[in-house]
Amino acid sequence: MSDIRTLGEFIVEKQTDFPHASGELSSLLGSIKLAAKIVNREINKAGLVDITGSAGGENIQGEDQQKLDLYANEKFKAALEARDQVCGVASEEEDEAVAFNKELNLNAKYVVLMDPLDGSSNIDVNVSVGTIFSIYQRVSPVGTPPTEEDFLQPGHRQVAAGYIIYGSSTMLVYTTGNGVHGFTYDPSLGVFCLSHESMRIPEDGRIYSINEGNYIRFPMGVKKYIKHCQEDVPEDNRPYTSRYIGSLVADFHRNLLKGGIYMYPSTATHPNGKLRLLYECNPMAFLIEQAGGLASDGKNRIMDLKPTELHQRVPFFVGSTKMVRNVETFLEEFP
Ligand code: AHM
Ligand code: MG
Repeated sequence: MSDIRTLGEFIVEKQTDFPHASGELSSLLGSIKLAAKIVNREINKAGLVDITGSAGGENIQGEDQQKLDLYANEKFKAALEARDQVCGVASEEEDEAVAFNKELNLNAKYVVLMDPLDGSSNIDVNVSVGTIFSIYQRVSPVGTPPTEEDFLQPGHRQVAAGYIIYGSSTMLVYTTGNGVHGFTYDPSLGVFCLSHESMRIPEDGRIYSINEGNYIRFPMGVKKYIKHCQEDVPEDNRPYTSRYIGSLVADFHRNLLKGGIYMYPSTATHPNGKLRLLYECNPMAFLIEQAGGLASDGKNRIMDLKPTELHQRVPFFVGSTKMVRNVETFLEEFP
């Protein structure tokens, strides 16, 4: 029992590692932790919806049942607003950034960008989904509503980022720029317990994750890289293993632990790929770099890209350093 370190304890312990330590970021991470528990509870009963009342109807408390991604959006927003450390959020579920107008929020120094429930199409089939978050200090003056500039900062300015994976167990993984730490939720205690301290991704791996159904539409460099992964070269550990869940958080989490690469390239029909720079790619890029890996758009470091729009998409290659460098080389040679 005495060996258990909870997320709450760990955050307080590590608070002094953080350059602008003041307790505010700890409190902010505390709100994320709370919303994660609430969302986790709902996701765990998702299969019961047809038994207890279908979406669109009313549940037992007489509340309207919402789609889980909207539910998660509301819960994370409410938790972030309640603790007064955040002046606004941007979310995959909101067209525009949302400003919190209470005086205490106006005086807050952080903005949060999030995908409250990524991969939500997987819920119906009981496959893992996730929440992704990214935290910045605002650049606009405190005491005023947040501006577009606060949300369109390059990824290298993130002060914290992380995800929650609602999987066979639920985990919260985060970084504040001092390594990546993972916590597994114990539902009987209602706490996240430190289970993976200072996570590192292997420098090289043998798992590649990509939606190969789009093969015909990929750039030539990606096609060639996929063929490279499939070649029979035992001395180089090839062929690699293909693993694709179609849930970014779950694919990323596996590759982080085992070594590998996740790719969502540009396609002939979607020249910027599918994933969103601000609340999907940047937070994952911060985490992977902190774990010793890389994140690239095929050419440039993800966290150096200058965002121009809230919901901007970008090709995404993330994972073990050697694998990301290798796909970049293929893309350079076969553009
Ligand atoms: P979403 O934000 O609409 O859920 O889309 C993001 C998801 C990622 O989790 C996943 O990696 C990707 O979309 C899968 O896309 P595809 O079905 O095109 O392979
Ligand atoms: Mg998403």
